[in-house]
Amino acid sequence: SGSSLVVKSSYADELVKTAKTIASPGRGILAMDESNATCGKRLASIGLENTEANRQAYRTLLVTAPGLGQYVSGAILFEETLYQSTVDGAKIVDVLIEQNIVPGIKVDKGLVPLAGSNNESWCQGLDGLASRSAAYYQQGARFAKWRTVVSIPNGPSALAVKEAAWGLARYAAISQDNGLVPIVEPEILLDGEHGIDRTFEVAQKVWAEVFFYLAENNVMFEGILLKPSMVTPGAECKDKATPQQVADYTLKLLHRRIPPAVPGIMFLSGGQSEVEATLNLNAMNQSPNPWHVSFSYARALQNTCLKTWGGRPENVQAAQEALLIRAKANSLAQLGKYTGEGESEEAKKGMFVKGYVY
Ligand code: 5MM
Repeated sequence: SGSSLVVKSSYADELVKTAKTIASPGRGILAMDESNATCGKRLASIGLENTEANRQAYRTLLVTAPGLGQYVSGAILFEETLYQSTVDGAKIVDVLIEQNIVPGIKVDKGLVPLAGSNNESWCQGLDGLASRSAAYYQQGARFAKWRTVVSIPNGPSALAVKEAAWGLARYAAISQDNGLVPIVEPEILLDGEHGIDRTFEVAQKVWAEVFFYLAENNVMFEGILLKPSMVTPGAECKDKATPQQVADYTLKLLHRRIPPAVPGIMFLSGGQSEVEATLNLNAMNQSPNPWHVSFSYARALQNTCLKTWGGRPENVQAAQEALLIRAKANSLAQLGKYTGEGESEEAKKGMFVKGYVY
């Protein structure tokens, strides 16, 4: 009749189930999808060479941390890791499933300059995405992630915001069509001297456009997850915000822009210290929310773990314990029960790098 257009992925039920599993109480996502270039920077920080063997050793350490699945429901992998084995020869995907952790895959191809903009960037990866996604599903991935960025000091221009939103929406539709729950991640970078109100204004604009295009592309909201930046002042702003302020602004943004049909909001840490990211998440979970509000941290879960490891086999166990401490702290924060007591100095160090290009 043409009266109602219902586009239903043949994976609809599975997508809803996957998204709900990832957004389950007291759990969040471990982002360990560093591309080779980014992983190289992490390894360099502990004096290691960026070889496949070193990346494998580090990723083995992460996925084999005993009991990780109690706090972590999903792990985002880089393509190399989806096809990789642990140092003991077990498939990493199987180890995750064994741990009750859903394997996910970074499907974007990274950022490049956006011609015609104010030195802004856009995210590549749509060409061939359907066939890649189908192959990733075959390999065991059940969710995907695409990270694009928006810069406040460089605009953001209307062009850059529209491109970011459109790219995310196309990617989300293609992911759902191939059985992968898309994580929608428009990262609003921390760079800049602006105050929290300016971040709030930009975030409202970005999320309005993202949802406009998600709807236009017939994306099923019950089968997506979001990965927003928290609303904070720019990293070089002289006014700092308390966790309460960050929570108030961020929840106001979510209430205004995110339909309750979306099951989970999994925040990125964006250069906040490990403790800061946990405190902010905890503040957001002090009263019930319409969505599961949780974490999808890379640096804020891995930093102390990586430093503790230092590339030494004898430190693997201590490094895994460090990872579990962070995972547990964020699990408590998801439940609104984190106190912040007994945190190490390392965990309080900020990780923001000005003008950092991934
Ligand atoms: C782990 O890093 C992810 C991939 O980055 P590259 O393309 O640079 O290699 C990144 O998308 C990450 O998942 C998010 O930025 C969240 O990480 P943080 O550290 O901000 O929590």
